[in-house]
Amino acid sequence: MSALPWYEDVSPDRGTLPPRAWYARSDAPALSLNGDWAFRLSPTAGAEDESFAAADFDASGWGTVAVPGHWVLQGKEFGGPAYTNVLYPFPVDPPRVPAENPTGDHLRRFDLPADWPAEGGAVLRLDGVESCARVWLNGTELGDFKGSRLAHEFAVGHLLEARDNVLALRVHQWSSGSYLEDQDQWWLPGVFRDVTLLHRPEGAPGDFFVHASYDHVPGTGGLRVDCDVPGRVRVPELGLDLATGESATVPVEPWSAEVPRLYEGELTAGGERIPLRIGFRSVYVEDGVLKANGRRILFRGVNRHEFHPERGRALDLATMREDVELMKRHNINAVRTSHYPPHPAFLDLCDTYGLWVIDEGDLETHGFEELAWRGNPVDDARWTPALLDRAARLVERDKNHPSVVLWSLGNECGTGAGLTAMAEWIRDRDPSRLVHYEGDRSCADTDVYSRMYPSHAEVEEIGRRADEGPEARRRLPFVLCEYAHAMGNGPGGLAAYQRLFERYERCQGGFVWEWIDHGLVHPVHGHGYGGDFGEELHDGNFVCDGLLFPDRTPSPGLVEYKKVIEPVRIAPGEEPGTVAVTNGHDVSDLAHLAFTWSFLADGEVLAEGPFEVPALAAGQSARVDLPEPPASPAGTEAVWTVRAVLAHDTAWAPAGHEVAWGQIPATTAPAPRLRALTGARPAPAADRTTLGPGVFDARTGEPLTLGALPVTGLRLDVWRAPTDNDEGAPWQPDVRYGPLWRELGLHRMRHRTDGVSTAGDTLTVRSRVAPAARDFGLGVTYRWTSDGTALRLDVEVVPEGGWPVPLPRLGVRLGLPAALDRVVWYGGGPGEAYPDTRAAARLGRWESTVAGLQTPYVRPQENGARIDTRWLELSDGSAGVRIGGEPAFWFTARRWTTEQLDAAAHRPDLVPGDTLWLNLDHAQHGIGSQSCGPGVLPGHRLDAAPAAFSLAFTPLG
Ligand code: IPT
Repeated sequence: MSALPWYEDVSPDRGTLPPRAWYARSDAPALSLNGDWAFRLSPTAGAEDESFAAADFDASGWGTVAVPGHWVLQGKEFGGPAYTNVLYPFPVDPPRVPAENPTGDHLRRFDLPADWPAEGGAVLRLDGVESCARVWLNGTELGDFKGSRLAHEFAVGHLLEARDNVLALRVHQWSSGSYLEDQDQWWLPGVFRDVTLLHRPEGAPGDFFVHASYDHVPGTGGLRVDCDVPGRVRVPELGLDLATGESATVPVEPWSAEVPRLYEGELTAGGERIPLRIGFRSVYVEDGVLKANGRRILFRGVNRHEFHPERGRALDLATMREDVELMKRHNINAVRTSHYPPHPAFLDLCDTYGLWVIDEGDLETHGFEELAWRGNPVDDARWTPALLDRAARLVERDKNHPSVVLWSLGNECGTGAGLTAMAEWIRDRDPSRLVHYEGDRSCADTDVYSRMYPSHAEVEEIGRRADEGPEARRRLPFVLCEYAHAMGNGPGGLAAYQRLFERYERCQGGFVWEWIDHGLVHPVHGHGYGGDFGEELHDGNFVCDGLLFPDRTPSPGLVEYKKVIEPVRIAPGEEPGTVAVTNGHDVSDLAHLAFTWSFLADGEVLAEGPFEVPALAAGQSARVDLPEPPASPAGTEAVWTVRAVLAHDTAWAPAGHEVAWGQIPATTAPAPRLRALTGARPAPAADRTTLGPGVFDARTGEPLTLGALPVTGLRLDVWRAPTDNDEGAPWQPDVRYGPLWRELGLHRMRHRTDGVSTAGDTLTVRSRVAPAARDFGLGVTYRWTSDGTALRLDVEVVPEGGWPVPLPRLGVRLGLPAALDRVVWYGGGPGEAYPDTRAAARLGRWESTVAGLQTPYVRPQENGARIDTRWLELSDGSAGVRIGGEPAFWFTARRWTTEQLDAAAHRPDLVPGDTLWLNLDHAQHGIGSQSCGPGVLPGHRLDAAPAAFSLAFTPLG
């Protein structure tokens, strides 16, 4: 391969310094070279013209890009982003890349600060360049490198001038390294992380390794700092003053994600003082269980890609901090850095705030799976040096972070000897941590059995250590490195997974896929996804599958996850008037939490107060008595809400932040919510029938007005705009209902009126609802009654023929004037909920505008259902309607139809009309996770079956 240009050969780098530990600062001066750089884009790499790197080159005719940044996000003239999941967007001919290889030449002139020391050396550090760079300083070539999300350094002291230095980078979008970087994300070339010039004082460390262990039996920490030059290590708080290489054992408090105890220290060597942040902890497998500091830990994790809707993977510190704080506020305790080492400052934040980290190598060769893994670089010895370089650059950079507990070789690379070589190198260099890799079911190279997207049933089998497969694997702890695909509405089924993690000690939790939607700001579409930037090959909105929307607003999925993984369980006690409180923390007792109770009658808080809960140790439970219930009006539904909130401010949330909650019913037998409405009689006249406050079309039996409100299109409805999880992924082995519903015509049901009759006080409408071309359908009877002021509707549904699919939903829909914008309800809230995403819905009285009920999924789809509704009021401030239901119902309210929602591809496609479309559902089909995982669990399927439900409409105002 020697005839290939440098960017196509497999060598990882030339001229770089050996990788070393990253630290935020020392007392040695540093000069950030971030900022505006002169930039020129060429469509091919072919240009052999390197004259731009000469010290006196005149770049005045060039454009400008911001560094850190991706040029494709900085103006149309610089091309655009492209999204593919698995497929390489170029012919697979490793290690060669296409001639169309966008090439960005970058130039930066700089002076040294006046106080830059004359003595000592200097290092140029590039924290991340996609996909490769060749580097010159003052006309002298320093070398080149590949490995986009890895740090690279060059010694430059001998080349620096006091003034007018010129740094030149040639960056190619495609290189041999691109074959190793086939992660499911946008392809975003550019200098996307910091560029820094670091002074290196004489005798300063080349590298150092902080070994900080913890022995939970005596409660001591062991400390030894290895350094390539002699120096001293001081930890004043522990009274330690050691030579580098010298060991000490002292009593310490260990570091954990729950109690991220760091000891401030300092390494001094030569002329440099480097601050140390030391966390003592152990991580190991014992009896098939993953433990830290002597205790089993449970990952309540997320997969985090680096993403910003305008800046791509160029993240500033504030955004990284926002991610960490949002994670902590949502009870998340672990991050897998899918699928590459993050910006190094992110790990400092994980150390400080407390998050367990699986730190993953910058490696994925997924596109070879399409080729039956022919030519897979991880199974081709020519690539092994490049793989070892990636392993070393991962471990060396990040080895001093206590938060990092597992090293992950990479993602989706199939199997091969190259991976084994990486694992061996890592174990040799850092025996203190565990090795992770998901793609090899033999687990030959790993310390944990890791899987993505297995079904609940399989997780259970693995939990029982009853899984088929190699005997040695059954002795390993089990983690789900990816599960619960958070694409669009969902993920469903989280609570059922969590029950398995809590039941089986081998199941040590998982990492939801994924943290944030990668929707890029788009001039027309709001947030764009694959295909919106003119790509010829793309994977659509599969890139929007996060718990956060692109602007970092939490989605209902994140709110659900927070509730499902809450570290304290508050549940009804076995005896009435008691609460069972369980401390599910791995380490902490409950002393950091304050508990409160409130007593609700029909959703209204009647009384509240502090609730005394003993400071239970991790893993303990207690029964706690509730106070005497306050007197509540007869016939009301009463519940207790018990909340656990932070007792004191923390780094990530203020005192009072809610961590966990539970509701305990206080009424034993709730009264029926809907009374029979009798008294008024239907009065047929010409083409209209009047019944109480309702006027009906005498021929069709459809209501036309309700009091003063016009009503349109009231009828049975089974259709919902399929969610991404309804649609499912093409490779899913199980039937995918979204496509099947459409194939069977559930989106265009026909309604035939079979009879309208009045008898006694009832107006009865019989109809049959069925799709064209099919012989199955639903027989529907609507029965209307009234007491003169309100209307009651009893609906009876009887399936006919053989229904081959579950129903998307079952209820009625109707149109009302759009002016009814104020929504108040008593039921589950405040956010959306579906049968298998309902953990976070709590009973209460809630209010919203119609716009506020919508969940802005990047690709519009069914959303916004509110669950367990006892009653609902819609008004324009003066007039409106109150709707009660028996049993409790679900509702959605939108200024567009389901058909319009279904047709929309982006949020701006949804334009509010002058009708408020209201769905009042008896039931909804579950959500599941089939966009990349198992579908809806049997208990959450909405099979066609006889059903009856009732609604009452009272005009208001
Ligand atoms: C899995 C990938 O590891 C991840 O990067 C992402 O693509 C995710 O799926 C889906 O969004 S791979 C999948 C084919 C199981």
